[in-house]
Amino acid sequence: MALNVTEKIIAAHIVEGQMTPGQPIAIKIDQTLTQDATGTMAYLEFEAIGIDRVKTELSVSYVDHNLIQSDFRNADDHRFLQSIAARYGLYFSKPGNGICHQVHLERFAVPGKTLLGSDSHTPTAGGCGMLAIGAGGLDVAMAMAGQPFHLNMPEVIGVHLTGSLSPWVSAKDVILELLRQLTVKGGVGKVMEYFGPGVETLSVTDRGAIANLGTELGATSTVFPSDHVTRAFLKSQAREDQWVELKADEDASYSRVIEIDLSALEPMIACPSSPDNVKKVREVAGRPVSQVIIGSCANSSLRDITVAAKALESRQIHKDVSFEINPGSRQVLENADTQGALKSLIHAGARIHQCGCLGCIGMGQAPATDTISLRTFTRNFPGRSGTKNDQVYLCSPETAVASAIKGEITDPRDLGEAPEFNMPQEFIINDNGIIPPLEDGKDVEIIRGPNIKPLPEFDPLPEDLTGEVVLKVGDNITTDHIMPAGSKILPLRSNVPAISEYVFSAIDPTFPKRAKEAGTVIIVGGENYGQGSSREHAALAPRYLGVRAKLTKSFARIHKANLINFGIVPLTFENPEDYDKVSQGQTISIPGIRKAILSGAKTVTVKNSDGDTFQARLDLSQRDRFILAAGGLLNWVRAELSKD
Ligand code: MIC
Ligand code: SF4
Repeated sequence: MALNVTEKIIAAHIVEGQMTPGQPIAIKIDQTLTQDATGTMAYLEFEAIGIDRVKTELSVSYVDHNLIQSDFRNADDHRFLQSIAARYGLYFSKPGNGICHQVHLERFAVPGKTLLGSDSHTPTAGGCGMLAIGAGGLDVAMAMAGQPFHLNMPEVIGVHLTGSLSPWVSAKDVILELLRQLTVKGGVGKVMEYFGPGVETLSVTDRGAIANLGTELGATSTVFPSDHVTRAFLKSQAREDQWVELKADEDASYSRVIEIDLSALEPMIACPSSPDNVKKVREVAGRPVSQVIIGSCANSSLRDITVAAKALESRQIHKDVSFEINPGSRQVLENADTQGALKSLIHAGARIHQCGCLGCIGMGQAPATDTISLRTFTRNFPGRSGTKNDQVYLCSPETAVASAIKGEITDPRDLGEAPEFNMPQEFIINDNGIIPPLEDGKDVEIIRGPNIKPLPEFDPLPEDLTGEVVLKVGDNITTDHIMPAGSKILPLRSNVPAISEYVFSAIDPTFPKRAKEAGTVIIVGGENYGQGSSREHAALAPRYLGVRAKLTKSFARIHKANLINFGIVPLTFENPEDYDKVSQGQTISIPGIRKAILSGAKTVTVKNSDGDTFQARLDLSQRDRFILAAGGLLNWVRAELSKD
């Protein structure tokens, strides 16, 4: 049978199930990555599983999110993560060494392998021909313990690229165009696979930028073939021996094919406050900007920074603009320095920051009140920047630098001749920010600061569920709404009781108090509930506050998996119009929920305190059902292990 690249990688890793779209499968995971904001919890969970050493081919623990050390907490987490890596056989990428996805692409991505990461942008490594998937920390902990990863066999959408990008147009514009067409829920349950003659015109880091924002489509992953460009990239990273060719068979098929003529694209921009609110830059040009940042795991490669530097060689930053550079990795920074790019940036007035996520997750760089901030980042969800009522736009490095020069949103084509960038044949490689695993870490002491609290214990699912609808929300609720990040809340990621006080704080700060008073809590939501980040804290902290079920029109993939992992039942309205039958403050009951789940029922009857009844769907695999009944994945795994 003719296979596409995604199917080839899955076929080589499948350990359970059939490759029929929508059906549950399990795949072997070769590599894992974590970052510090999700990693502390993932390693507490890994410890709770009780394995002596990671069982993957390679696992890396990165520190890139919580870099502001305004007290002991983040610094303690960094030390904890370093000691865990030494103890359990992981690579450790130190604070300042770079953003996990950029560093992974440079130093560890291998075509044809699988990667599971506790960060939603893990698919960036798909730019190098991997099948890379974002997941909750507990799923990554299970993968480190040698367990396969469970998911539904995705549909594979083919994106057929022809032509080549025009001057001043770049990879970000390709994916912004797709976001315009498909929206933030267009990719749910799907892998986006790129093919066609346009692919070889894109470098591996350009492909990485496109794969990265596939996450904003809601896609499970994005996959590029591995070709001569991939080989040249691996060679430039002194890893040519890890290259394998990977391409779709001649008559491979896709569930749908989207045609993109790269030559026809023009600069695009996502307007506030959703990555799919995309327009042509021309349509919004002229709006004054006060902050412009090049960075994040989407656009912080050597190319992205050099293009900006070259555009600035004979120009200055506008006096009213703060122009900031967050390099993706120390490798990017060192190479940019050697090539003279850094000098041009500094001379033109750029603020150069350390390598990491920084303002992308609200770790500093919050914009001023009522001003426009233009960023090459991944997400512009409301308030994520740290400023209330923010106006964040997402764009390419070209649009960013042109706007920083003019002081207003500017189509970069107005700058005249475009800068050229050629990928270096050899990067300066310096891995001294990466500590390799020890042969034997058994004697390593794990260093825990006082902010690292043990994992809470959770009860099994009761026979009947009755709870209060403490919150009812609309469509496209993000995990940034459910469990906000930012410099104040992120240091609490290893302290569930403390972080739970901020659940839904951006929507309704009274939620935690009201939830605790209600005892058993049900949340009602609209379409694509839980889009965005992979943070399992958006399930774990609500569960800690008593949330036992969420009833929505539909769920985003990773959030749904996290809910199951922490014993929160994900229910969807059989008839979406029944959403109107539920209101905040009502009591809802689902008699016999446990039995229904364990017996494989596809629906349950829901009753509200006004006397209405309606049906809710249980779209769950058999394994999901056991996990929910046990009250969560850890409870279930412990029970399974004690049977042996
Ligand atoms: C994000 O971009 O929202 C994050 C911060 O990287 C998250 C992970 C987290 O919340 O720690 C993600 O994308 O998964
Ligand atoms: Fe970091 Fe932003 Fe990328 Fe998340 S999206 S990993 S916060 S750079």
